[in-house]
Amino acid sequence: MIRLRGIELIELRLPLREPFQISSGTQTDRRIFLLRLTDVDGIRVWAECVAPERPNYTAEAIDTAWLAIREWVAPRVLDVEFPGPAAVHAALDENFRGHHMAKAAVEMGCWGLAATRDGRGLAVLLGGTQRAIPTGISIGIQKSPAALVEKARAAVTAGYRKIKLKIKPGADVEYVTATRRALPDAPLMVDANNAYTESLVSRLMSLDSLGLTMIEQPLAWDDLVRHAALQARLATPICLDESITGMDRAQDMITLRAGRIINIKPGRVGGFTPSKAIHDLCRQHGIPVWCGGMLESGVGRAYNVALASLPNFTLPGDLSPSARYWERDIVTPEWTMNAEGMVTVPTGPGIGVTVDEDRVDDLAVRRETLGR
Ligand code: OSB
Ligand code: MG
Repeated sequence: MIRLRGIELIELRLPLREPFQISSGTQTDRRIFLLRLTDVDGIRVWAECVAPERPNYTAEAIDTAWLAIREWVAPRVLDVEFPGPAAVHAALDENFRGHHMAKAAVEMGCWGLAATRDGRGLAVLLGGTQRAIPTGISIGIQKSPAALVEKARAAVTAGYRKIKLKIKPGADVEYVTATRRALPDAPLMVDANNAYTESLVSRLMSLDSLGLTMIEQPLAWDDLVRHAALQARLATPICLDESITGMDRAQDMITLRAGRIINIKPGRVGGFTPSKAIHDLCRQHGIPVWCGGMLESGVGRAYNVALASLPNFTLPGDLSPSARYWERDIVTPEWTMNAEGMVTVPTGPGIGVTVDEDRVDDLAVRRETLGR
């Protein structure tokens, strides 16, 4: 049984250790959006809304998510009794379009709350089977091919099992070719975040012989048809990220052969229930999945690691250690990775990390309490 009494919204700013550039923009400070859910028995859990500052990934942004949670998400859950966390998604989905990251923050928080209350690990509650997850790094667009090679080399040395290079037209063929030459055996992939169109497809074709494990989201975020045409020409698997907004789009990808791998981000699809459904569908169809990242704090990371413990998360997730992003995370223990590039799935009750609440209070720039 889940019944929320209050939801506290808190925004804080954490400076990234280094700017993170993708094809659609650069981030230097991460505005972190935390939620603290309290149930009718006073049990509390932290959750995170992963919406970015600007709507350059999907249509959502931190300020739209804040508004959506206050105006439309919270009224559908506060003081409403649900048989369990699996029932929350349907209540947020009915006649309520979009705003997936806003919905996911609360929906996932309900799973976290159930785990906390029952004294179970979140991964176990979700049906996770893996005790440790191979970790990938996502390397932002660099100033030069040489700079990228240096970053990628350091990532290999650190033990990362998947090395994702962000690309855009002009920072692609030369950059990725140089990296492949320097690191002939490294598990390299690229992520374009929608930067390519028909007229630029020849640049993607030039990447096809570089032994990449996948090319992530080369074309528009809402376009499956053109991805299908491109996949028919590429030997390298296409992995879809932005395009997979829910179960139907995952089904469409499979039907159209628009991609062969899915990056599941629970925020993007509206929470854990749709994430599990997509995971199960992909498993039935032999489509591997992996867990993407949104430059989360250690709170969001806890939810992602738990999800990635499900059995069809067979490829390394973008689950880098806290120290890759932040001087200091807001959770203890901080997230780490061993020399083999594995992150351990916590086994303790709840989400598996403790939030440094004094630090959150110090860093908070905006707060609002919904409910009691
Ligand atoms: O496309 O996966 C993406 C970060 C912000 C927006 C989109 C993406 C990303 C990343 C970061 O690649 C992955 C991470 O959190 O380490
Ligand atoms: Mg991506």
